[in-house]
Amino acid sequence: MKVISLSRSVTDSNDRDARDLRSALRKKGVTLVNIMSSPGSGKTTLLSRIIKDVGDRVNIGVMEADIASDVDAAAIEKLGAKSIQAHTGGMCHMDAGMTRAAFEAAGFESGLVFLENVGNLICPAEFDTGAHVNVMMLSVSEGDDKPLKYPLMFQKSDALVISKLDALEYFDFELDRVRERALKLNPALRIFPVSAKTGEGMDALENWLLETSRDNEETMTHEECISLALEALNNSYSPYSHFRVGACLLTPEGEAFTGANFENASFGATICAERCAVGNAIAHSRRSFSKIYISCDSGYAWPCGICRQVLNEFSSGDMEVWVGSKDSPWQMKHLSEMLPNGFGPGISG
Ligand SMILES: Nc1nc2c(ncn2[C@@H]2O[C@H](COP(=O)(O)OP(=O)(O)O)[C@@H](O)[C@H]2O)c(=O)[nH]1
Ligand SMILES: [Mg+2]
Ligand SMILES: [Zn+2]
Ligand SMILES: [Zn+2]
Repeated sequence: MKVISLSRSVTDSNDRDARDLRSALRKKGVTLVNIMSSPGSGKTTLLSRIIKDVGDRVNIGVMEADIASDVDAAAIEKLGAKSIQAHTGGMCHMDAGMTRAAFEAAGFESGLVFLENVGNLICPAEFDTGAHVNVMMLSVSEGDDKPLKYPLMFQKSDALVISKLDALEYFDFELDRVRERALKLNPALRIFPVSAKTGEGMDALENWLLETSRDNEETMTHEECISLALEALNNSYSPYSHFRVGACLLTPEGEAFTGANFENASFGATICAERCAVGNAIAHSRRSFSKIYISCDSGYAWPCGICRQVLNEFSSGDMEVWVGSKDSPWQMKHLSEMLPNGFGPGISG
């Protein structure tokens, strides 16, 4: 069994490391699922059940993070799944650098990779591990007041697995009360009541995981981004200049948001396609972008000064700015070349 000893990452930005890891894993076809809960909620048992149920339909890898012991990885290895035991040396959570180190040491290929985080409902919620999906578990024996005590964990999770459903009758645990409290904190939370022991509710959870993994693989290709930018030209409102511009803005996860220029009789009120795309993405609560594709009918429409400044505000690393049209081959410059010594939270220097 593989074992790796980890120590806290020496980095000034866990969020940036997490973003980089997330996009690197996505490119490899890996969907990373971070599982968080108190010790004993049933994480290892749940993962064992998932491997038995769907291990023949998808490649599954497991990273077991624990302060010291090897028992969890040993249990997973017995089932024939690839696993690694990561010793955190006393650290009570995993950060993105530690997750990357464990992932690289394990040698996982594509598929679903689970990270069994350190058992703790507090700081794992504060550190982005680079996972594509965050899942928290709460067993029926822990009490239905946990959303009140650990709100951040419920807010940061995409799904809540309520475990040990087979023991529900022995505990004073009201499913509906948890559901209501959890959804109040996070209306988008998916809730899966399950028993890993009897298998009840496992289908819904497993189907959701498989679906999430498939969706995650569908990264936008360069060609798809170009065609979206060209399509966006058709939405341009440019009755004064007749200069149509389209834009396709990408998040580091590969989601695309398009925009088109829209002019105004009072010329100064005109908005460029790039800022229209930024507005579209902002309205969907995205705040970080790694690439933009800018199209026009012929030649090149390099972004104006105002748009360079706006892109810099939300640039993830050094944004790639692609320009082109149907008759001009696409070219790329980094935002740092186009806005040297930029002012703001984006590129600098
Ligand atoms: N009754 C019942 N017990 C469970 C279930 N899942 C886990 N357990 C028990 O809960 C204890 C802790 O489980 P484990 O998977 O090691 O939890 P972890 O610390 O979160 O990884 C073990 O004794 C398991 O047998 C379940 O679905 N039903
Ligand atoms: Mg465990
Ligand atoms: Zn911690
Ligand atoms: Zn502009």
